[in-house]
Order: sequence, then C-alpha cells, then structure tokens
Amino acid sequence: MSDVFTRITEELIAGNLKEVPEMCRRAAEDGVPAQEILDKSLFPGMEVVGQRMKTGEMFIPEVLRSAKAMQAGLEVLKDRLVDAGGSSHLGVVVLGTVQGDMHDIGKNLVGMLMEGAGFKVVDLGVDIKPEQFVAAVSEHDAALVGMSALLTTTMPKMEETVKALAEAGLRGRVKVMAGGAPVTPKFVEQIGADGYGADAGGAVDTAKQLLGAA
Ligand code: B1M
Repeated sequence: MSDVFTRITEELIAGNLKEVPEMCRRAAEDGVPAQEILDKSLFPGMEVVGQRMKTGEMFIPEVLRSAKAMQAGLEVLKDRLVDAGGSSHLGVVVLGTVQGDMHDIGKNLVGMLMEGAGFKVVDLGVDIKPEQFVAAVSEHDAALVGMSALLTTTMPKMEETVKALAEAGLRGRVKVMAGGAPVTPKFVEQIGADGYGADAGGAVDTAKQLLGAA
C-alpha cells in the first residue's frame, strides 16, 4: 500500500491534475480510508512542494499546479472525509483566508469537514478584509468566524479582524477561531480570539467546543 501513497505523492509534486484525483479515487475504492490517503500522500507531497518552493527548486506556476492537483484530490475524497453523522445544524460559520493571503487549500479542507460535522459554512474565499468578515457575520447571523492565514505577513490581519468585530459590537455574540501553518495557540490568545485549530479535524473540535456542541 505504501507504494500507492508514494505514487500519489510523486504525481502531486509533479502537478499531475489527471492522475492525482484518479489515483485517490482508486485507492478510496480499494478501501483505503480517505484520511489515510491525505495523511500519507497528499500532505507529505505538499510538504515537499513547500520545501522546494523555499529553496527555489520549484517556481510559483509549478507550485500552483501541485496545489490544483491537491484540490482535485480533495474533491474526490470530500464525501468520504466528512463525518457522515453530522446532519444536525450546529450554527453558521463564516470562513475565510485573511486579507493579503491567497492560500485556500487548508481553509477549504476545514470548510468541508465543518460542513460534514453539521455546521452551515459561508465560505468568503481568500483575501478577506476585516470589514468583509464583519459584514458577513451580520448578514448571515453567524455564531462563529473562522480565519485562515498561511503567511506570517498576513497574521496581523487576524488581530485587525478581531478588533473590527469588537468595534462593530459583534464580539458578544460571535466566537472567533483561527488556524493555518504559522498560527499558534499563543498567537490566538494574544489577538483576543477564542480558539485555535491545528488541522481540519482540530478545527471542527474547537468549533464544536466554542458553540457548546461538543
Ligand atoms: Co505559498 N507559501 N506563497 N503558495 N505555499 C507557503 C505558505 C510557504 C510556507 C512556502 C515556503 O516558503 N516554504 C511560504 C510562507 C512563508 C511564511 O510566511 N512564513 C509561502 C510563500 C512565501 C508564498 C508567496 C509569498 C510566494 C511568492 O509569491 N514569492 C505567495 C503569496 C501569495 C499570497 O497569498 N499573497 C505564495 C503563493 C502560493 C501559491 C498561490 C502558488 C500556492 C497557493 C495555492 C492555493 O492555496 N490555492 C502556494 C502553496 C500551495 C504553498 C504551500 C506549498 C502549500 C500550502 C498548502 O496548501 N498546504 C506552502 C508550504 C507549506 O505549507 N508546506 C506555502 C496544504 C494544506 C492542507 O495545509 O494550508 O497548512 P495548510 O492547512 C492546514 C492547517 O494549517 C490547518 O488545517 C489545514 C489542514 O490540516 N488550517 C486551519 C488552515 N487554515 C485553518 C483555519 C482554521 C483551523 C485550521 O480555523 C479557521
């Protein structure tokens, strides 16, 4: 089985948009749990891509292709990844990647699992300004804001968003959580947010705890 994982990882690094979803589908149909495919092939592949990006061995267009291949793999695994028991309505979550940041794969995964767990997810997308989060909370009567950031340079936008929600008088009725590779529990505490998610599964657990649904 490790052979299959290695091959998916290699195709992801190569940015093969056809092979990655196809191989994920076949592995899942052969009974490999979707989470295992993620953990043992897609995540490690993205790690390698990140390393090669850092050292200049891979350039943005190539990284983007790998990102698209990962997204295609996630789409195939989506139904198998989500918690089938999550049919109840646990509350509205406004989700987005903060201003200046275009990374959305992790945020999309968080959204998928939250939906599967029973939250209604309003995904605002990427590059979301504090005022857009504020407007969406009012518009959708959200109980929770979920912010994602992958760049150290965009992390301050998380604090600005928490402040903007407070200035709009919404902080009493909406919980705020944050996650993304550079985000830490300490940072979350410092900016006055309520919760942290290390990964997509952890994000769902935190969301449930914050909304008293755990
Ligand atoms: Co970018 N990039 N990137 N990139 N990119 C990183 C983040 C980087 C670490 C690469 C590196 O140098 N090693 C680096 C950041 C360095 C830093 O700030 N410390 C970096 C950089 C520098 C850049 C650019 C500045 C490069 C440039 O232009 N010179 C540029 C910035 C663009 C912008 O945003 N303004 C850029 C661009 C891009 C692409 C567009 C090419 C592409 C993004 C495509 C897309 O997302 N649609 C891209 C990619 C793919 C990456 C890496 C390789 C992979 C990110 C990813 O998708 N990981 C990344 C290196 C890496 O992470 N190893 C890198 C897989 C994903 C499932 O994990 O997003 O961490 P992740 O999500 C996890 C958790 O973090 C968590 O759960 C998820 C599932 O486990 N999580 C949450 C995420 N959000 C959460 C929210 C929660 C809770 C948990 O609650 C709400």
